[in-house]
Amino acid sequence: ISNDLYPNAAMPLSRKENGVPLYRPGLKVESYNDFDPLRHVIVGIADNQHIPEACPASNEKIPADSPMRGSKAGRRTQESIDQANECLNNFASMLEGRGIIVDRPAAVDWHERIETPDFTISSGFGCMPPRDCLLTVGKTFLMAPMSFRSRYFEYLAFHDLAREYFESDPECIIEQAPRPRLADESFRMDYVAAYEYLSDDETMARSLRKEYSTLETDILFDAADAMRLGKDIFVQHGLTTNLAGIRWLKRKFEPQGYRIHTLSFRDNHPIHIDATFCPLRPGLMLLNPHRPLFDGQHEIFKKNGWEIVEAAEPAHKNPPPLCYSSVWLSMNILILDHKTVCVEATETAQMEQFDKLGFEVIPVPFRDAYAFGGGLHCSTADVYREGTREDYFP
Ligand code: DAV
Repeated sequence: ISNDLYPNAAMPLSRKENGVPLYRPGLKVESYNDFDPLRHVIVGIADNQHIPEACPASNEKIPADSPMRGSKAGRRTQESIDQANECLNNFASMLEGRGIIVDRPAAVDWHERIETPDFTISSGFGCMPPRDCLLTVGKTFLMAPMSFRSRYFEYLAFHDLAREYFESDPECIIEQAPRPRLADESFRMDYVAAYEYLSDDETMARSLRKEYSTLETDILFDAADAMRLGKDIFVQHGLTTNLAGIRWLKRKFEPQGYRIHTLSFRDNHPIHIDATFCPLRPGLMLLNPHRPLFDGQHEIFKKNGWEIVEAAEPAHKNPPPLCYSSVWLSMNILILDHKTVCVEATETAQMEQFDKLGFEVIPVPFRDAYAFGGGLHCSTADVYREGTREDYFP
């Protein structure tokens, strides 16, 4: 793979040390939440990113009136890639300036057509939002199954890093969740066509019935549907995470003393919890005012003394061109510790709200990276945060 196409990628291990896995003394993998002091993080890259053909699950996410619908599959323009990388690289440098270790994904040839015995699709996606694929639960570094066909091989961008973490931290467990088939049988294929003409009311009605384009045939979850709060992990049931996926997380982590909860929101296209319901610090949650929780799901938070505040209105009426995500990336934040939060630099109302809540706010220009898969939380993945596994919901 040409280095020119991947100027920001981590070098493959084979090129670093003649195939011998790298060892970084002192490296630690451990994280239990999104707010304890961040010490080591992965920041995505926009290099060589592609817009894949729509697949059944990605189709459901893209609203019918979005320009993404008509967009041609293919490589994103070099100009847009460069602009996104400028955001990502500045964000990474700022974090490093604060003493946080930053790793970048490796190069993978997303241009190749993906063919498995079960499906074929024009290309991969990229590795700008590592949060979608990577879930650090304590000392376990877990790669998610993923629900979009184009993202089936995304774990490869983190393969060498995972190997290095495994060699460097004797307590780190590297794990790949069961690989799904993503065959036509895995999806409601009639939804693919239906989403071209369904109104928002109709998609909302389907969502409230919990009918998504993804069926229960595969074990499916994206890592970004899981919200970690110490001993408790709250998982959104939606189009990228099905009930079998939540059951798998339950069976995997409950024997280790975790509790897995399912959350549902009134949302037409429920995908990834991190622009919907975000922990800010112990005892404080930020909720998207347009995506209320299902009845009764506040209870566990209320009973345990957690306050839920509604997020400020986003600064923008529309997402940037060729963006999969909604304007609510305004609340897709990276928290560095209980008092410090990174917010997209144009989101003035959101920044003011955090200021009033007692945070030091770091404005980070990031809108040019949104189209590549999300905001400041999406574009990162935890490797190590200080702190221990707390019981916030005893
Ligand atoms: O609001 O479009 C974005 C989350 C991306 N990880 C939304 C969800």
